[in-house]
Amino acid sequence: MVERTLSIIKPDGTQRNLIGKIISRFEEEGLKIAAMQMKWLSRREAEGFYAVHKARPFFGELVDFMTSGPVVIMALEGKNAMAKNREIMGATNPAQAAPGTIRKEFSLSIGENTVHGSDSVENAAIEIAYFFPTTAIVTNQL
Ligand code: IDP
Ligand code: MG
Repeated sequence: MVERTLSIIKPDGTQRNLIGKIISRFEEEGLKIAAMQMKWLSRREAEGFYAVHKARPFFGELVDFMTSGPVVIMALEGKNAMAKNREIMGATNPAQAAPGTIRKEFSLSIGENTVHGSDSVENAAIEIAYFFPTTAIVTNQL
């Protein structure tokens, strides 16, 4: 089965009209969209999604930011989709992100860093299921 990963265009991305440019990067690199939804996350939803970071000092700031505007949530699929998406995104801190990556090109700070991407194939499955029922996921490979 083809690999899938979860991608989120964060509020700084949607507010600066970067949705099209970001999706273009995924498509240029051969990833396909298997599910997509525009959503304004509730606090509860954002806290649940980032529960693994609950003890981190930036947790409150992260939840505030992720609920500050709408996001675009996508399941991306393709060969090595998880690692490929992480590569396209670049490092968490835009100051350390490689040239040509989304975070290098567009991100404002380590917090407002434009995109989320799952960090393992196992977490990808959990994160996709957090937002999408199985019936909302299309196999986008002919
Ligand atoms: P990742 O998004 O590259 O996987 P994580 O370490 O999983 O990075 O952190 C999740 C998110 O938390 C980051 O994308 C960023 O928005 C935020 N974050 C991480 N570290 C910091 C920090 O030191 N200050 C503020 N926000 C942070
Ligand atoms: Mg992470």
